[in-house]
Amino acid sequence: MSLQPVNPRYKPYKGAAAGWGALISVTQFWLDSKQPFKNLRALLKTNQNGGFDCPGCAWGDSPEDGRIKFCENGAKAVNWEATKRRVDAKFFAKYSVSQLREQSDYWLEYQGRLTEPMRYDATTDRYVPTSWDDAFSLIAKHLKNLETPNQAEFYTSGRASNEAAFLYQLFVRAYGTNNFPDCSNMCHEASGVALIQSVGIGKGSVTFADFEHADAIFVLGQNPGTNHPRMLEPLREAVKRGAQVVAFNPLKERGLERFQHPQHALEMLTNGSEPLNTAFFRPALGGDMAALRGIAKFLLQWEREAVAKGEKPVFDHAFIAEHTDGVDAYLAVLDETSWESLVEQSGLSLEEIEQAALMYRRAEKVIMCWAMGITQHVHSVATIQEIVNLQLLRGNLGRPGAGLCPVRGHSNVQGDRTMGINDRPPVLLLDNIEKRFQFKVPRDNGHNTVEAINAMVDGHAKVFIALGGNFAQATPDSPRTHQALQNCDLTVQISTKLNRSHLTTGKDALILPCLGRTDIDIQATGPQAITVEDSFSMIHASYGQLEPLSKEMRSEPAIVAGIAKATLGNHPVDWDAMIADYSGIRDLIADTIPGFQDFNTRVQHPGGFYLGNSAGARQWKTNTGKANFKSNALLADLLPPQVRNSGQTPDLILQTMRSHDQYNTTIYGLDDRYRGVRGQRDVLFVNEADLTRLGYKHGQKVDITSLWDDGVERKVVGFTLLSFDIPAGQAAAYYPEANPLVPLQSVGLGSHTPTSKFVAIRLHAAQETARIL
Ligand SMILES: Nc1nc2c(c(=O)[nH]1)N[C@H]1C(S)=C(S)[C@@H](COP(=O)(O)OP(=O)(O)OC[C@H]3O[C@@H](n4cnc5c(=O)[nH]c(N)nc54)[C@H](O)[C@@H]3O)O[C@H]1N2
Ligand SMILES: Nc1nc2c(c(=O)[nH]1)N[C@H]1C(S)=C(S)[C@@H](COP(=O)(O)OP(=O)(O)OC[C@H]3O[C@@H](n4cnc5c(=O)[nH]c(N)nc54)[C@H](O)[C@@H]3O)O[C@H]1N2
Ligand SMILES: [Mo]
Repeated sequence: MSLQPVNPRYKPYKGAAAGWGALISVTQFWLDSKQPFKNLRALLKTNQNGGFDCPGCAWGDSPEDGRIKFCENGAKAVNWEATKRRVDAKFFAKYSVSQLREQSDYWLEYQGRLTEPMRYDATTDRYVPTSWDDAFSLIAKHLKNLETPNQAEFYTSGRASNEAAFLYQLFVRAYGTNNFPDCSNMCHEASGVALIQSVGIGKGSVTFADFEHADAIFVLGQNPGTNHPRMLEPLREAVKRGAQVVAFNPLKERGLERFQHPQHALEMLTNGSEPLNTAFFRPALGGDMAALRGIAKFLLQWEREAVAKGEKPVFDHAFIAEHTDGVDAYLAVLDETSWESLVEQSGLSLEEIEQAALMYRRAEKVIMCWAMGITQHVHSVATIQEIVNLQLLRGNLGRPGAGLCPVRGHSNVQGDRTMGINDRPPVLLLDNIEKRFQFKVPRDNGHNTVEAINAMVDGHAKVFIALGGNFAQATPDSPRTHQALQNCDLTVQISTKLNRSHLTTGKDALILPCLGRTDIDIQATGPQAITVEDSFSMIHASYGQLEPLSKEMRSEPAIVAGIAKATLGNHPVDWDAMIADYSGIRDLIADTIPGFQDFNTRVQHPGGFYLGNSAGARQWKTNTGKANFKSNALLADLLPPQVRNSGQTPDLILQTMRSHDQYNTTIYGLDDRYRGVRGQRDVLFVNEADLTRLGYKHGQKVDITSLWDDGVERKVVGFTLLSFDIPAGQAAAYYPEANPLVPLQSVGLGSHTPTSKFVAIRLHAAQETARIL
């Protein structure tokens, strides 16, 4: 694989998802890692008992099943981490930070693993080597100099282990703040907020086994073929036994249409594949809430008809009576809402909504899955609560084969929240910490991601520390976010690979290189395991398998402990002792986090243990003690008032999404196989009719601006228009290239999540030639 783009090409993909195309792609990545045989051994250890947890997505596997479980994109994640290339002192001597900033995100990460601690020297504009002790002292000095601990921001990305996350939150709270912006704020925050209000717990209620019993699986706003490939297997098994798979997605994502499984040799040989979806609905961006309400309205109509005819009711009356609150108000809202408004806002026809409702009704047991197409809108909380409302009408919650499944992103993002990475921490967590560690915990809410950026923009926040991730590129409104980081007195990145966040430095800046999931982690008492939690609340251990590239790299828990000790001394724990043996950290977790009693014993069980889910057990930890029907109003207009007040009308509504060759801001390659794109990423997918309407041609280059009423010009340049099978009025582009277009203040109600799936844009004939990546 070369670093230069191969001739940019666009040709619709004809093959099925997974299958031969996937294997060819994986092989290329293997060879490119420069240590193919070592990585093959690593891959065979992925998600096996005694192996490591895949650093890719948070999909779980059946704990009993011993088969090899990896997928094309998990393989890419492993190879990407397990490279032999290094970004060391020699590398940083060669390039100034300004020079590095000229490189693409793809180039930066491709250079290899960060192998030694580095400190930014503003006079030479270069990173120079530093010692761990000096790095920790510098951080401690800055932190101790702040007027209040609330002037520091402590970011977390969802790959951090439970052990690292627990120590981090303990340190930060002992230091004195709840400023925990995290990747979840940009991801499934709305799911957590919505589910806690509706059913009393902010996680999915289903387990892996439920997929084997469902009669219908709805997949809303999710592209599993690329982002959760191991989910294709249970979907495929479901279709095989006659269950329905119903997709809601404006794009006909290949993985949801049909696919092959690479581990089924026969199918690969015949190149055959079976149809996967039984129906595919293509709503307007943000149209899902109206579509779901339409389904519920049909159910209500059929319920009344059934009652009139004395037939079996459509609703689960026993469940509603015993377990829910607020049904009457909700049914009244269904009656008040006109069919016309539902059709208009959903972007679906009445016939389509009726068909979806028929499929929903036909199934005795329904699982609802969703991801970013649902969570990154202004009304995401209300949309997710509408998913719950629908499930409650037919008792599709807390019984085998039915329930709620927000499909998480990062491999341990759910676990990090469980461990207390939370800017709005639950009182119980704070009480437990206070009791166990005997210090006064901060009780005020801290900053989430958008609030942290605002605090850095206005100069209030002065220190930014990141436990993983790529804050500069993952966040919206890139130029303003970059400026926010540069305003800081100190920025610290605990990372495996070089990215743009290392190049948007504060006055002082540190790069602290850490071990990844695949690396062997040896401490005073020997090799250490860490633990993670998947989307199904299964907790399991993960053991690194590969020799680290350098002795100078440290584990995430060791780095957190080093910062903590330099800042707080041996308070509230003996940090060195925690690092000598991570089971000591797990004992602290057992003492403070509900559900983790006997953690060290239970985690030894092959496949791990189930943390439990109160909603899945029909216990409702809500304000009413019941599962709540939430009668949220539909948005009066999907177009936000701030866009209307901008004085311009949008040409299109844009969603920003992932290609097949990326992991969030990590770009593995420049292809998006299933969407037929090769060798380029600065593209805009548009409907042919819109090209004609707006006076552009397929292949033409455009500049794109977005609309908001704050007078800021938001612009990206030199994007190539691709005529694509996308609903009229919509456009799609890749994240993070399109992030400069997402206004910082455009966030979800109650979730504060940037609305990355709904950006009002205008096109302009390109002024400059395209930036070649
Ligand atoms: N290989 C790989 N795996 C990953 C990741 C990765 O980048 N690469 N990222 C990980 C992370 S952190 C996450 S959160 C997940 C993300 O997983 P996804 O949520 O699948 O990620 P996106 O690419 O953002 O895709 C969103 C999907 O929603 C659709 N969509 C957009 N807007 C709407 C809408 O309004 N309504 C509906 N119904 N659909 C809509 C889009 O067409 C697209 O198919 O994947 C995780 N796994
Ligand atoms: N426009 C738009 N923006 C989005 C999204 C979108 O759909 N559209 N999606 C949002 C979502 S869902 C998410 S989750 C966020 C992701 O936001 P982040 O989690 O902040 O971003 P990543 O790209 O996953 O971070 C990649 C970096 O993490 C570091 N890294 C990798 N592995 C490890 C490890 O094991 N330990 C440590 N310490 N560091 C490691 C590497 O240095 C790598 O460069 O982005 C959000 N931003
Ligand atoms: Mo995510």
